[in-house]
Amino acid sequence: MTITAADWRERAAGLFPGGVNSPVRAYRAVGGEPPILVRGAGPHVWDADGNRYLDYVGAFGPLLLGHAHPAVVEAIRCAAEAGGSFGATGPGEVRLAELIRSRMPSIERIRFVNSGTEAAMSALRVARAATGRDLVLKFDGGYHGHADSLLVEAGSGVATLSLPGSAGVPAAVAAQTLVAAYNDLDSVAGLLDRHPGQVAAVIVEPVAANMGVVAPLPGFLEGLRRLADGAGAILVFDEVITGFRVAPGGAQELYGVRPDLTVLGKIIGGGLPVGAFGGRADLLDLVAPAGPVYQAGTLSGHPLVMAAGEATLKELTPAVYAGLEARAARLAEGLRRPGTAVARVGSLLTLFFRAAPPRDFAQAKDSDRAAFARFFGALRSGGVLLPPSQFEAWFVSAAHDDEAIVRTLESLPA
Ligand code: KE4
Repeated sequence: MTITAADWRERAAGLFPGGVNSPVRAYRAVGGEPPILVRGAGPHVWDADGNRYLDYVGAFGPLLLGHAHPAVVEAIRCAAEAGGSFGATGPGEVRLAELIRSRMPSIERIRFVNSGTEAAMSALRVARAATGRDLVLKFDGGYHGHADSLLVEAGSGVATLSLPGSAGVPAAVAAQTLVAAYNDLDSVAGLLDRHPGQVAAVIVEPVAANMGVVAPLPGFLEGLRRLADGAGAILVFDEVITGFRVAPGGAQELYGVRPDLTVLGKIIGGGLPVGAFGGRADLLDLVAPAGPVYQAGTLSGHPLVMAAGEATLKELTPAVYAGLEARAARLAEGLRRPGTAVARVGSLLTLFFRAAPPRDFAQAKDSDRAAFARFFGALRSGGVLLPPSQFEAWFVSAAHDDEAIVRTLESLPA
């Protein structure tokens, strides 16, 4: 007897807060019943009722190769058959770390963890230890996971649900997070000037993707480098989404700005739970057991995750990047219509329901979210699944071939 999506949703509703294990999946911003997805292959996913969709969620970024890529599946299978977890260092984490460092030379040392949240919070702990300072500076609409100090004026699901931050974060903790406007160097300089010698780190998504996609204006990232240096603060690039997606070496390669620390996740785990923080050796050597900054994880460097990440990165050839660029550009071109604006960096894109691409979160928030929800529903009915929020990026994968792009454009409402 087939269990329908409705049956699964009913059982989930009695088990998980809001019926989900991550808020954005609840479809609160777009309405309708969230899908129960049971299978993925290439650019497609299937729900429990047997409906097939062209998928632009891609697990929110990890699946740059698409669903169930044979090389990734085979790597996971082999690692599982070898006995999947030991609580000891293994060859897989060494190989993946060497691959990452070969493409992101700013990462002289690295520590694997199990989520982007863990990676971001650990990077800030290192920065605070290195500088002896307490304050951190983030950007309005920037999302770096759900660690207390980073939920202040965050993007992604926090913005999707129109939450001011999060209940349960002590005011004293939130007070240690300064918030600047993305693409606004004056707002950064002003905060640094008002808190001389107090800011440990500036953390930024080098391409914002949690307010929808907002590209850095020319000079913005270079300006952050200069301002962080002038203030004695650590510059942290959160490349959980952009890492290995927007270029072989991530946004730091694309824009030619070298951070002190980089936060990674998603793609480096090939779809399995992963995060990493890395950067200057003098900073990473502060991390236990080499130094006094404690950070640990039972499943960090997990063999199956390392195998999936290595298999993924090895598939990312120049031809794959060229294909991603060409097909994402074609999709973006086909999306253009009056009253909307497409923002794109590589295979990351967002269709904003406003007349021009936003330069920051305040502008992104004045998009017509009701119009987005109607558009989302029309595409879903047409067999195309978008991330269920105006403030999320569309993730084009290497599996989205020309036919997938054509079918997507044909599904657009008039
Ligand atoms: P995780 O803890 O969810 O693995 O990573 C947190 C994170 C950190 N930094 C950036 C730039 C991120 O985008 C994320 C997580 N991304 C969201 C989607 N935009 C995850 C989706 C969800 O929360 O369900």
